[in-house]
Amino acid sequence: MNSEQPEKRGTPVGRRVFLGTLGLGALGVVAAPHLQRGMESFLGGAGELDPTGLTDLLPNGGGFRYYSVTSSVPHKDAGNYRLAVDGLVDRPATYTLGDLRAMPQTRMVRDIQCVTGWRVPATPLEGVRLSELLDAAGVHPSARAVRFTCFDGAYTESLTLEQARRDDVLVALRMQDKDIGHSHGGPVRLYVAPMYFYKSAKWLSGITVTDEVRPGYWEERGYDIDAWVGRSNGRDDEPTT
Ligand SMILES: Nc1nc2c(c(=O)[nH]1)N[C@H]1C(S)=C(S)[C@@H](COP(=O)(O)O)O[C@H]1N2
Ligand SMILES: [Mo]
Repeated sequence: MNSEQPEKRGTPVGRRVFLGTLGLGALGVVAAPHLQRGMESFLGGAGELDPTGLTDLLPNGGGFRYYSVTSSVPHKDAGNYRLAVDGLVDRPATYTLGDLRAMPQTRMVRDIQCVTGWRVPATPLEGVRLSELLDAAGVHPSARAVRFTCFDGAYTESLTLEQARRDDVLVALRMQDKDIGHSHGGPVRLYVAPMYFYKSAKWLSGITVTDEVRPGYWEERGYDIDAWVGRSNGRDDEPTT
C-alpha cells in the first residue's frame, strides 16, 4: 500500500547520518567525500559560483559525487546496450538505446538531492517516462511493484507500481542536456525526481514487474524504501509533533 505521506519511522537521525557517512562514503566513492563536503560548505554550496576557483581542483563533477557500489562497471553504448522489461507483464520486451531514443522524450529540471546532504540545483534530466514502458508491456492486474537491476551486477532499486507510474519518473537518457556519460550511469539510468538520488539507479538494465516491493541495495542497508525528499530518512522538512 503506497502513500505519498510515508509513515514516520522511529529511527533516530543520528543513526541515519552515521549510516549515510559510513555506507555511502566507504564504498567506491571516486574522490574524497569529506574534503569535498568541507570545501562546499565553505564555498556555500555546490551550485553557487565559486569565486576562488578552488572547486575546479576537486574531482566532483560540478557538485556531483560519482557513486558506484562496485569497483568497476562495464561500458555500454548504442551497440551493446539492452534494457529488458519483464515479470508480471503480457508483452516482455527488450529495448536498444535506439529504441528508447525513438520514443517520446520528457525533459524535467529539478534539484538533485543525495541523502548524505549534497545537492545539485536545477539539473535537467530527459528520457522516456517509465509509465510509457509499463503501458507498452501490459502490466498484470496482480502486479504491485517494479524492481530495477543494473549492469554493474550489484545495485538494485524498487518502486511501488503507483510510484513507478508517476509523471516525474523517467528512464533517463540525458542529464545536463548531454547524453548520460558512463560515470553518471549511462547510457541509461533511472530518474525518480521526487526521491533521494539513491532511487535513481545508474546503468539500468532491467525493469521487472513484481507482486511486491523488494528492498533495493541501500534499503537493505538501512535507508528508507519510500525515499521522498524531505520526508524520509529522518530528514523531515516539517517539524513533527
Ligand atoms: N548502479 C548504481 N546506481 C546508483 C548508485 C550506485 O552506487 N550504483 N548510487 C546511488 C546514489 S546513493 C546516488 S547519490 C546517485 C549518484 O549519482 P551520480 O554518480 O550520477 O552522481 O546514484 C545512485 N544510483
Ligand atoms: Mo546518494
